[in-house]
This record gives sequence, structure tokens and C-alpha cells, in this order.
Amino acid sequence: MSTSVYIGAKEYFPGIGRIPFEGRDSDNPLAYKVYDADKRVGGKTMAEHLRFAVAYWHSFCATGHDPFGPGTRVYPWDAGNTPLARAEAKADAAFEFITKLGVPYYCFHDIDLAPDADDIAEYEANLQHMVGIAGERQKATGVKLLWGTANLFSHPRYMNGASTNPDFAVVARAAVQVKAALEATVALGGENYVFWGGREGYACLYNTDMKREKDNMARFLTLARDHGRSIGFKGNFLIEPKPMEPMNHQYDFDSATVVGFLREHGLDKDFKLNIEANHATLSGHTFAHDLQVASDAGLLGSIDANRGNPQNGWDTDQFPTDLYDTVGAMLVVLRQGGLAPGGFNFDAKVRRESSAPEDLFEAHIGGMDAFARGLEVAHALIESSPLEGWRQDRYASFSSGAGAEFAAGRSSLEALRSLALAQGEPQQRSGRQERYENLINQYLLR
Ligand code: XLS
Ligand code: NI
Ligand code: NI
Repeated sequence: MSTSVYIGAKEYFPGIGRIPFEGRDSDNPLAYKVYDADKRVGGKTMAEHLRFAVAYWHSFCATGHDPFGPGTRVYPWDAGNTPLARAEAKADAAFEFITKLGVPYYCFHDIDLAPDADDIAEYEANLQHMVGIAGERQKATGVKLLWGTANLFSHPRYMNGASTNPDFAVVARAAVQVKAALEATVALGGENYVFWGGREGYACLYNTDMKREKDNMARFLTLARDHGRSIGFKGNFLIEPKPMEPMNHQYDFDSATVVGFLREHGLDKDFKLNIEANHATLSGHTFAHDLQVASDAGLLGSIDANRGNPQNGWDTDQFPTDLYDTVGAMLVVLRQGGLAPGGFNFDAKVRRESSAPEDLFEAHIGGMDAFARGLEVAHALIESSPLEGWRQDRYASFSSGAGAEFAAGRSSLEALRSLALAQGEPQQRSGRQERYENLINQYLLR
């Protein structure tokens, strides 16, 4: 992307320029310590490995409200006289921020980018207008769209779900937004299209026909797939699992649930998974676990990079800073050969108490450095540490002889019994967890 700093009609982050890479000895809060876009790690640059994206909704729309009070941040781009004027100013602020940060991608919901409207023609016109603006800004800055999506959970009409709503009228209304958001994504060259379940789930099983709702969801996704392909969308459709919140039970609970659902409905050729760290932890897994499940199914498509708070049982969407998390994630990503056309979208927000404009920069810088370090460490672990060898050796007994026959499906219970009889009691083999954990620390400290 271009190195000049894009500034629209007005500068929204004055005093902050292009964020430089200064290396590990720098104490400048507004500089990268590890993320060096052009640095090569293995065969690719850091930028090519990580494909970072800024989330429009957390960074430029939400001002920090919580159930106990309103937002704490005042956005200078939120001052225009009309909803469209405010949306245009927001786009200017967004592209200035993303360019100054040096991030290659962004992601949006339809109504983050353009004003919502109950009137369908007005909603569609608003979105088309803002697609025109965003397209111009993309051209001017080189910033690209990682994925688009439709917000099918905020408007009260979706309180009982969108594609899983018991009322067909709401399902049809949801199609308006998905059609428009898909078309916007295609017009802006979006590389993926996301479905996060939103309110696709239920609160009370007594009033819910779960099978019917899930079948309807599959039909709706199939129609979206068909429309997307018919208008030239070549990228991945992505499902983003989450176990709960806002509904008690979300249908897209976790990776394993979504893999099964996609296969059951013949959607696994077009759809992959977008795994969010905080959603994985809410479902009782680690981030790495849900990544691995998706990857093993050949369906890991993209990542929403954030973290939860271990004390809280909800989606806190904090910026990722935990190096164990990023090493664990990058091990999965590198072993599958990368994420493209997916990427790492910072579905994360600064804390309500973080009210200064530079907090948004520092939050992204920290997240990018954490993943860049995770990338370096995971790469070194795979390429030059004993890790892969140790793990392979653990399973060596399946690589030759009767073990290999078994793994290839050429064995029988009877044959296994005879083997067991001949070999005697199996020797104890240590799992050596501590040795592996120490190795991770050793490489992290290098
Ligand atoms: C909410 C989700 C949402 C999706 C996009 O928990 O993470 O932000 O990423 O709709
Ligand atoms: Ni989330
Ligand atoms: Ni998300």
C-alpha cells in the first residue's frame, strides 16, 4: 500500500502520523516494536502472513456505552447535520486511521458504513452511496476490504432472530440486508463475506422448533451463496461461531458444531469458519483449540483477533496481548499454510475508560505486535526447534508395520487382539507436557 498518509477533507487524528517500526528497544507508544510489514518470515512478509484488518464498528461507531451508561468517547466525525454527512465524515476518519496505522484491510457491517433506514429503498440508496465513497477512499489509500457483513441483530425486528425467525416476514426482511451487503462487498472487492449468528439461536426451548429454525438458516445461507456466486463473488463465505450472547443458545456454538452443520447441509464447499478468540473461550475451549478443529476440517478461513477476560463470562472483545495465545494461533495457521484470502480482523474495542484518540492506535499496535511476535516464535518452533519432531515421534508407531496398516484402514479387531497378546503390556510413554511448555517459553524468550 502507499506510504503517504491519507487525510480527507479534515484531519481527525492530528498530531499522529504514519506509525513507524522502531524495534524492540523503542519506548515510543506510537511505534511498532515487532511488526515490520516488509520483514520476511519464511517465504512471506509479515504483512502477507498477517493480513490485518481494522473493524469499522468498534473503532469508528461504538463510543464505549455499556448497560450502565452511555459512551465515553466523543467522535469529531459524528457531528454532521445529516446521517449521510456523518457517515461520510466517519469514512474519512476511518481511512485516515487505517492508513496512518499501515493496516492493509478493514471490515464492516452494512449499517456501520451507511445509515440504516426502515424504508428499504432508502436503506439501499444509503448503502450504495457509501459504497461509492468507500470505493474512492480505497483507491486513494490502497486499503482493501477483508470482509463485509450485514447487521441482522441490532434492529428490534430481529429480536427473535433473522434467518431463524419464526416469522417468515422477518426472514424476508433479513434477505434485503444480506443481498445489499453482499453486493456492497462485491462492489468493493471484498475477499470474504461473513455471517455471525447474531440472534440466530433461542432463549426458551418451550416456544422453539429448533430443527425448523436451523433448516431455515441452512436454506437462507444457500440462497445467499447462490446470489453471491451469481454476482461474481469468488471469495469465501464465513460462519463465525459463538456459543451464547445475545441468545442463551446460539446455533453456531463452536467450530465443531459449525463444521457439522455445513457438512449436513452441503455448504462446506463455499463456507469456511471465521474464528474469534473470545467466542472460542466462551464456548469452553481455548482459541487454539477452535482454530485447530476448523483447520483439521479444512475449514479455517479467517480470524477475529481479540481476547476475553478470564474472570468474565461474556464477550469483552479486548485487544489481543497474550503471547501464548498468539503463538498457539500462529502454530495452527502456519501448519495449514496461511489464512489467505482470510486475515486477522481486530474485532476488539478499547476499554470504556480509554477515552483518548491515541488509545485506538496503541490498542492496534499492541495487537499487531503480539501477533507478529506469535508469528516469529511459531515459525521458529516449526522450522528450527525439536517441536515437530517430538510430536511426530509420539505417533511413530502408526507410521510403519501393523500401526500403519491400522491407520490405513486395513486391520481388524481380531488382528489387534493377536498383536496385543504377542507384545505384552504396553510400555509407559510420558506425554512430556512440561518439556513442550518449556520449549515454548524458551523460544518466546529468545
Ligand atoms: C459479535 C461478533 C461480530 C461479528 C460480525 O460477537 O464478533 O462482531 O464479528 O458480525
Ligand atoms: Ni465477538
Ligand atoms: Ni467477531
